[in-house]
Amino acid sequence: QAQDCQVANIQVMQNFDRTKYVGTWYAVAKKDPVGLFLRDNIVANFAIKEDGTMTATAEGRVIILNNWELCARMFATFEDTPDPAKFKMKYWGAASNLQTGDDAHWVIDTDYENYAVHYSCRVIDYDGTCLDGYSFVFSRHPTGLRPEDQRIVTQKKQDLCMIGKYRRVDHTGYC
Ligand code: ODT
Repeated sequence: QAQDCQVANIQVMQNFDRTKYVGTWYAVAKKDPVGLFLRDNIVANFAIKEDGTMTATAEGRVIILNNWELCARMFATFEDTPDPAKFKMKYWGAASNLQTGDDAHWVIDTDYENYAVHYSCRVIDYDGTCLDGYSFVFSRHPTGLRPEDQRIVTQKKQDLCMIGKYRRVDHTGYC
């Protein structure tokens, strides 16, 4: 099936179950947006509040004010939409010099226990394709993806029209 790269046609995780998604995810690969923020050593932790709302914290190495390197501690709350795998993510930093924003947050695919592919398009082009977006590949394992999950993840990168645009996210223990 030919891909048209239309944001509106991107398939997301069917019957996404947030209760199975909670806990720690290590970023192993990332497609950066314009003006990238999180560089490496990125670890996210998802939780569910008593009222059912999904929340997350994340840590990662960032460089701000041209040359200042630090570990950013970030927070997010997720607003539900009619599609259980599509959220709106409101995020902010522990310190005021960190990024804040409101991004789409789509779960493209996950087996909950090993891998997850995330996608966010910030700017949709006049032709319906994504002009500025980012995507994370997450693993439950700090050592990276299991070989058997790599084929699935590569296919998803392709479906997102982002194949070849990802870089590896290193975990050096900086954060
Ligand atoms: O790094 C970039 O260039 C863009 C990403 C900026 C958003 C970072 C905000 C993180 C807030 C805490 C949320 C954790 C959940 C992370 C899951 C996926 C990545 C946004």
